[in-house]
Order: sequence, then C-alpha cells, then structure tokens
Amino acid sequence: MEVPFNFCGLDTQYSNYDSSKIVILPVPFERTTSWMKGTSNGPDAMIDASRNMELYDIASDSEVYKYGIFTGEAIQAESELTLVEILKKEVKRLHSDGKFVVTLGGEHTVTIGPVSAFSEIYDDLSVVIFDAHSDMRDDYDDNKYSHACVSKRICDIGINPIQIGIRSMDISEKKNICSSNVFFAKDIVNTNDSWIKGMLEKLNKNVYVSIDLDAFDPSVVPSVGTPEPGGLGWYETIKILKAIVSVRNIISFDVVELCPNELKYSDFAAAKLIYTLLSMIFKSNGR
Ligand SMILES: [Mn+2]
Repeated sequence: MEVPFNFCGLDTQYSNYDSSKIVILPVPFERTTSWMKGTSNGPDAMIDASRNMELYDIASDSEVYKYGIFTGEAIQAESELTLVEILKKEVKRLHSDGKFVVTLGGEHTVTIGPVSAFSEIYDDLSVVIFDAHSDMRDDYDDNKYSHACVSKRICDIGINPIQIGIRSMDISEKKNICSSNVFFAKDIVNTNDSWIKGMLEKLNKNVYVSIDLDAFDPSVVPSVGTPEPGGLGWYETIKILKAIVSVRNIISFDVVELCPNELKYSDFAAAKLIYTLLSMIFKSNGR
C-alpha cells in the first residue's frame, strides 16, 4: 500500500482535520532568496522525508502522531505582503480551532505571518530565532520583506527576538541588533551551556520558535540557500529546544529555508527536528 503524502505518512485515523491537535502548514513561498534557489521545494521535501521516519520518539518515550497530525494545503501568495496577510488569517483560524500550528517554509519571510498572528493573540509573546544570519537589515534589494530582513520586521511588530546561532551579518545590521538578545555561534558551539540559563530568563511565558535550518552546521543540514560554516550541532540544538520547552510554553514553531537537493539527509534532519520538537512539546504539557 502506498504511504499517504502527509506529514508522517499517516492514515486518516491520525491525519483528519477534526481530530488532529497538530496542523502542518506548508508554505512553499520563495521570491526573495539571494543565492541558491529552491526553498519553494522545502515543504514537500520535508513531508516526503517524514513518511520514512520511525514514529516512536526515544527521548520522550512517546508517539506524538497519536495526537493527530493534519497536513494542510500549501499556502500560495503573489507577493510578500499578501502572503503575510493570508498566513496571519489562516494561523488565527487554526489557533481558534484549537490546533497547534507548525509552519514549513519556504523562505524565512514566511515567519512574519504566524508571528504577526500570535503577537495579536498573546500580548507577552517572545520569539526565538535559530539562524546563521541576523536578518536585521532595514531592507534588502529595496525590499522590506526580503528573507534577509525578517528579524527586523519582527522588531517592527514590537518584539525583540532572541537570536541563536548567528555567525554572518552586514555591518549595517549592527545598529539594529539588540546585542544582549544575540547568542553568536562562536559563543555556543563547543562551549559549556552556561549561556542557556541567561537566554531562558529573557523569555516570557509564551514563545514562538523559528528555525532557519542554516543555523545548523552544514555537516548536519547542508541543503540550505546559504550554508555557513561553524553552525550548531544536532544534539546541541535539541538541548537548547529542550531547555526552552522545560520552562516555557512553545505555542507554535516554523522550520524554514530548506533548499532540497540530492543530499536527502537534510530533508530527513528537518522532518526529524519537527517530530522531535513536537514530541517534547506534547510530552511536557500533555496537551
Ligand atoms: Mn539564515
């Protein structure tokens, strides 16, 4: 029998909308990528890889798919602004239906939609961004909604994001970063974990997490538009996420900037990251 094309390849018992607690929202949006193209193929590649995963999570001793995972239709838009508006509305609708939303990019611009939605739902929202790049330009190629400006747009919403894994930026971004919120890769990778406690103290109760896959070292996830050396390891990243889950309420997250190629292990790492984080979140608060 052919495995259904949805996240985890689930049969209808665990993938129908009504009884699913989790919704996967594919957003194959790509208009502003600057170097290698292909992030529009990211959501399908992650979904495809997820159909080959084991669905028992060892660390949490759980099978999170039993909460039900519905995979939505891909969200399409003609422009960055319409994308943000469409996504914002859709995320609010899913949230009011009691769903936990996981957004799959596409380029990093997609993050602005769910963050806008949740900033109107939670007045104490914190945002944590894993990324190699600070994305704090005011604009890029005269475009305020470029993927290279996503952190700056989140600041404009009124939230200073916590940025983890940064190792590439332009000097013009220096004036825009909030240096106490930035955790550079050089200070994280192969060092002790003492920084994590300070980072957690900066977070309010409700946290949105955005994971640009280029935060990982290219040895873990090579298939990204702009691979930067010196990134986070797999267990290093899981440890940081686990620390956040243990003391705060992750209300939604996204995984963006996968640029699939013949190296399938990036697609699989992205799918496994999503499943691992869902396992942690649902284990911790027994939703
Ligand atoms: Mn990036």
